[in-house]
Amino acid sequence: MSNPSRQRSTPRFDSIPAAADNGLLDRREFLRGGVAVAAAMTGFVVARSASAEALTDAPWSQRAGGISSAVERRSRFEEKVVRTLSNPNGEPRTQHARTPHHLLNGTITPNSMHFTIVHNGTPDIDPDKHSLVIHGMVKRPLLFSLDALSRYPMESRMAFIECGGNSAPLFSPKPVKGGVQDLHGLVSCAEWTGVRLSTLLDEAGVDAKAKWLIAEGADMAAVSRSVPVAKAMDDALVALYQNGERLMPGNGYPMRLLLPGYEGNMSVKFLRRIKLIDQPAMTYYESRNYSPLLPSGKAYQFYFVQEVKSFITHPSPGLALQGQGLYEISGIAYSGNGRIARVMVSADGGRSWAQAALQEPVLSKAFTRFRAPWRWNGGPAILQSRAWDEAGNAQPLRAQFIAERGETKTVPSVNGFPNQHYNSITSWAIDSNGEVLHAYA
Ligand SMILES: Nc1nc2c(c(=O)[nH]1)N[C@H]1C(S)=C(S)[C@@H](COP(=O)(O)O)O[C@H]1N2
Ligand SMILES: [Mo]
Repeated sequence: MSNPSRQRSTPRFDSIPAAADNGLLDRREFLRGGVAVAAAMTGFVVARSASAEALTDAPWSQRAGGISSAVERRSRFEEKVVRTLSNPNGEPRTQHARTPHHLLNGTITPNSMHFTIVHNGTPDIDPDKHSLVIHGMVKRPLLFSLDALSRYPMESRMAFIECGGNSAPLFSPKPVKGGVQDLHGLVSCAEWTGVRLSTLLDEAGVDAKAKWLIAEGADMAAVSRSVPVAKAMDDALVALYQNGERLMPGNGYPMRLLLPGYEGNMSVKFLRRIKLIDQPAMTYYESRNYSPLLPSGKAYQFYFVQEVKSFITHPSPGLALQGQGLYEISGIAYSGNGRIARVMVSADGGRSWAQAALQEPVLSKAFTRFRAPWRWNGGPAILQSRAWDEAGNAQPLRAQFIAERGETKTVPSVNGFPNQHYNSITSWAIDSNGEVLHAYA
């Protein structure tokens, strides 16, 4: 009562219209920003009140700073921002490195944080000794050195890559002890630059009877996948650059196939061969690993598209709430079918929903950042997000999704029944201490 600033701002804060139950506020008021929201926040002491005299000269303000290095490294205070490794000693099996989405923001995954999956280690490829061959059902078989490729017209596009096994822990019957990195760390988004595969195929002259191609990598696993020629001609890229620099070794240096919106496994890294064929090759990775079984006993033969999905990154496990008041709920949405059309968020486990703001630009087959203002009243809450894409697909609700797709009996693994292509809801439960835990609701 005796705090005048609190008295002034609280009514204005309360004047932001509610958009759903349990504290979700209207996104338009939030985006309008400025006065109303600033006033609203002071009422809840997000920043302390201060005047310019409060500034003191810290040691770093009193002497010259460090020497610039040829390759910039991030602040030493950011060392906790790391990928988590499934196979840190490099045993002869698949290695996963997962993106820490809760420690990043925006829509671009920095190259050092882009997830990687390598089935047989990352090869140490000398770019001068690497080339790409296009052969099979073509008029002119062709061989491209990296230099030759670099003379073709290039283009850049934003695209997410997601492993079909991303989010597999959510097939478990009980909530998982883990956060957004454990659950959703096998998806990332970058700006990829390279040569359109259609340009190279046109030059080789594809036989009209060739409906598929096999893409093969130069690593010891020789990952190879069959790709419909229609997709290759549509938006496939032979990518040479990732967020402006040459591909990272783990992401396919010196060149990779990029199939926007398709299951990550098909974006063959260390690309060395494309063979045009008239039917799918039924390679190991398409006939065993990435052909999920359904409870009915049937299996998906091909499951190319990563369907519409979203999850909240802030708040999420490991990012406890620091007292009641205003928070921004923010997360990532994407669809292999095109642009995100709408994201709804809930603070009461899916009983009521408010529309989130989509941050521009909203790009096809790329991450879209969504944001929604939320006033936490200190009580229990269950946060969820649900996305729709421009093709009209909705992210499925969990009960229906699990009924159709099954759940695992035990601790889930990335491979095998039925842990592929989870695109249903993720729930974060918030307790009265502000702790955030994975839950089912
Ligand atoms: N040659 C080759 N390509 C590969 C792989 C591999 O091990 N070797 N892993 C695949 C898998 S399973 C996925 S999900 C994506 C991951 O791409 P990223 O590591 O660049 O994120 O690459 C795919 N391409
Ligand atoms: Mo994958």
